[in-house]
Amino acid sequence: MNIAEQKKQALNDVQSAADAAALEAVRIKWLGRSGQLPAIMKSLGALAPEARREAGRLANELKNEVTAALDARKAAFESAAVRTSASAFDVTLPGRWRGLGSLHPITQVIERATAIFRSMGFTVASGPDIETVFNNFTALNTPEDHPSRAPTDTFYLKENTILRTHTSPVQVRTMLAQKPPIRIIAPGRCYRRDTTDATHSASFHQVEGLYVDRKVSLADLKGDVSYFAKQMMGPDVKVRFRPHFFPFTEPSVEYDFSCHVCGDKGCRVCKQSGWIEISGAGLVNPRVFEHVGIDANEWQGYAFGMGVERIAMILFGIGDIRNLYENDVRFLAQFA
Ligand code: 2U9
Repeated sequence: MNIAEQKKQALNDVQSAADAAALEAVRIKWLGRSGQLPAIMKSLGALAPEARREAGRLANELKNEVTAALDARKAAFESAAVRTSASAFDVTLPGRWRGLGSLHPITQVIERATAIFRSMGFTVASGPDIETVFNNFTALNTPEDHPSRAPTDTFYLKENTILRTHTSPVQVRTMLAQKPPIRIIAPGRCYRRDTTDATHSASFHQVEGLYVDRKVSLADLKGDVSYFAKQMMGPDVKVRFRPHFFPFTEPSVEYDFSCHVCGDKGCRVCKQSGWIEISGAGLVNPRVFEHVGIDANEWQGYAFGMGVERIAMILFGIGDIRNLYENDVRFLAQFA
């Protein structure tokens, strides 16, 4: 048999091998140390130079083509083995449903509140979590000796650098940067050195608002907060305002929404009172305007602040604030 015919035979053997073991036997038969190819090589020595060159070329061709055919067939056997073995991925099975993620309740409340205030003409402002003592306290008329400034209540990073304790510095920055009229809300994360319990977390969220114009009164504040309450809780909600004190507003109020669970009759959620304490507000203290260079004789404003976690807990019936921070998907999936 000449070399070309032997090559044909070898390639035929490769294609006929039924499995990996048979293929290995073909390799040994043709390329092994006592196989056909070494025998061909040995026989070349007996040939005349011209014939030897041609036979050498053919022998080389046999070696290369048979090696390539062996490799290809081996790879084919291996991938077939992966497809059929018991542990292998079965491409014919339907995919496994891993569930859709959902927005965190805190994000949902911020997004809803933001949409309502946008519809009322507010724009959204933001600022850094790391703030100056001036922006967080001094500009807001907080006395030098006020307990909220103490390192036991506020996280100090450096002497004049803190983690903001409310989002109010965003309003301060806005007023320093632009002239009234101003109508903004500032949603964001705040930090206080509170010990964690069912209603307190050292990191929490607020949505604060500020409206500054030539004629802004408590009536505007009451009307706007009441409109917000109806949009957020439903059309039947009532709002009541109680006198209060904040250094940054004068006069100041706290406000309550009628209980959305019992409709003000008294239940577990409102502790039998029919009212749920939401948050505070007031008319911007003229001293705050002074600190940011706005003429208090020309401009007036109202401001309000609310705790996002508190609203989320009320709206979704969540009893412990820590649930909002544990990121347990079994808990979070309930609010999808
Ligand atoms: C500027 C001037 C006034 C923001 C205000 C409140 C009332 C308030 C609390 C709500 C629950 C804080 O998260 S909470 O504990 N906030 O009651 N916040 S008025 O007043 C401002 C803000 C900025 C320049």
